[in-house]
Amino acid sequence: MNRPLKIGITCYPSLGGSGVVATELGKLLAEKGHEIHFITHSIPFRLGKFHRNIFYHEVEVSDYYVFRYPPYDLSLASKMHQVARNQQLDLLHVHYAVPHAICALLAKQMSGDHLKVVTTLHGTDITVLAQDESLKDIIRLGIRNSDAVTAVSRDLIRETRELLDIEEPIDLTYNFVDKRIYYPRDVSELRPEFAEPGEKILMHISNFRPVKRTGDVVDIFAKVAARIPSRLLLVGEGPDLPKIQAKIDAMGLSHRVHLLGKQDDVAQVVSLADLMLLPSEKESFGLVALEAMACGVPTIGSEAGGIPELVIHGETGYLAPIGNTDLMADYAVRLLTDEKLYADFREACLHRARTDFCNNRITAEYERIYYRVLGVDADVPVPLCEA
Ligand code: GMT
Repeated sequence: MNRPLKIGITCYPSLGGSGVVATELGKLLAEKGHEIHFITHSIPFRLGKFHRNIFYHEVEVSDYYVFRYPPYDLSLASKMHQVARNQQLDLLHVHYAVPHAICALLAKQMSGDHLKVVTTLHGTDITVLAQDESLKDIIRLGIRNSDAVTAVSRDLIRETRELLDIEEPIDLTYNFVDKRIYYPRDVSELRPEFAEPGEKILMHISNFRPVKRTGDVVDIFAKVAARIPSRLLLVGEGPDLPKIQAKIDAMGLSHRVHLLGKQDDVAQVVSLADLMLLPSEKESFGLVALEAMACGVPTIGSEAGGIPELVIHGETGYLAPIGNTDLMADYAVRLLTDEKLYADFREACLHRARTDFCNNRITAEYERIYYRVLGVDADVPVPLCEA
C-alpha cells in the first residue's frame, strides 16, 4: 500500500477545461485515499457534493487603497505556503502556467525544498501567452523550476519546447473522462424540444473566444442545413457570442439555432447531439470532443494542435485544415447521411474514450509523477481500461 499523499491543487475554478480536469482529478485522487486541498479564489464549479478528504481554502485578495491592481498572485502564493505549512502538504499541483506555477515556486521558497511543485500546461498558457513578450520569460521560469511539468498533448509539449526553448522533460498527461458520468444518456424525452423527428443535431460547446472560430461553426452549420434538415445547439458563453448571434440572425438561421448558455450537466447535453463541431484555431487537446466521444458523438473539427491525437480522422470523426468549412460540412453530411458509417463511428468513439482516456489510467499516471518527484519508491500500476 502506497503512502497517501497530501496534495494542494490550484486551478481556475470557475471556467474552462483546465479547471474541469483539475477538479475531476482532485475528486478521483481523494477517492483513492489522498488528501486534497483546493487553493483557489472560489469553490471549483465541478466540485459538487461534500467529499470526506477534500478541503477548500479560499484565496482572499487585499484591496488596500494603494494598490491599483489587487495583488492576487501574492495572496495566492502566501495562501499556498500557509496551507502547505499547516496541512503538511507533500506537493502543490498547479494547473495553467501563469500565474499558478510562479505562485507555487514562491510558496516553495517560503515553505522549503521538501514542498514539490508539479505544473500542468493546458493550452493557451503556452500557445497564446508564451508568445507574449511580457510573460514569456516568467512562464519559462515557472516551467524550468517546477519539479515536474506535464502537458495535455504531444503537440503542446512540442510547442512548449519550440516557443520557450525548454529541454527539461515534460510528461504527457492527456485529459480524461469518468465513464460513470460520461456515457450515452437517454435523451428521448428531451430531444423533441430541440429537433423534429428526422432532423439532425449539431452542437458546439466552448467559451466563445476567438481561438474557437465560432464563426466557422455557424458557416459549417449553414452549409449542412442547406443539404439536410438539422439544428444547431450552442452551449457556453464568451466574448464572441454577441457577434455570433448577429451572424446567425443575418444568415436567417435563428429558427434553427438554440442558444443554451452555460450548462452544468455536459454529459446530458452532449447526448442530444449527433455531431460535435470543433473548428478551433488553437486547441491543445479538446476536452469537449472527448466528452462527446464518451457519449458516442463523433467530432468534425480542425487539425489544430492536439485534436488529431484525440479524434482519429475517418474513425471517430473527421478533421480538415483550419478554416476549411466546406470540407468540414462535406464530412458532416457524409456522416449524417450514412447510417452504417455513423454507427461504426459511434462504436469507435465509445471504445476509444473508455480505453485510451479513462480516468483510472490518467489518474495513475499523475500519481506516478507525484511519487517520483517526492523520491518515494511506490508501485502504481497504470491499469488497462476496459471498454
Ligand atoms: O488554454 C485555454 O484556453 C484554457 C484551457 C481551459 O481552461 O479550458 O483550455 C485548454 O485546456 C483544456 C484542458 O486541458 C484542453 O482540453 C483545451 O483544449 C485547452 N484549450 C485550448 O488549447 C484552446
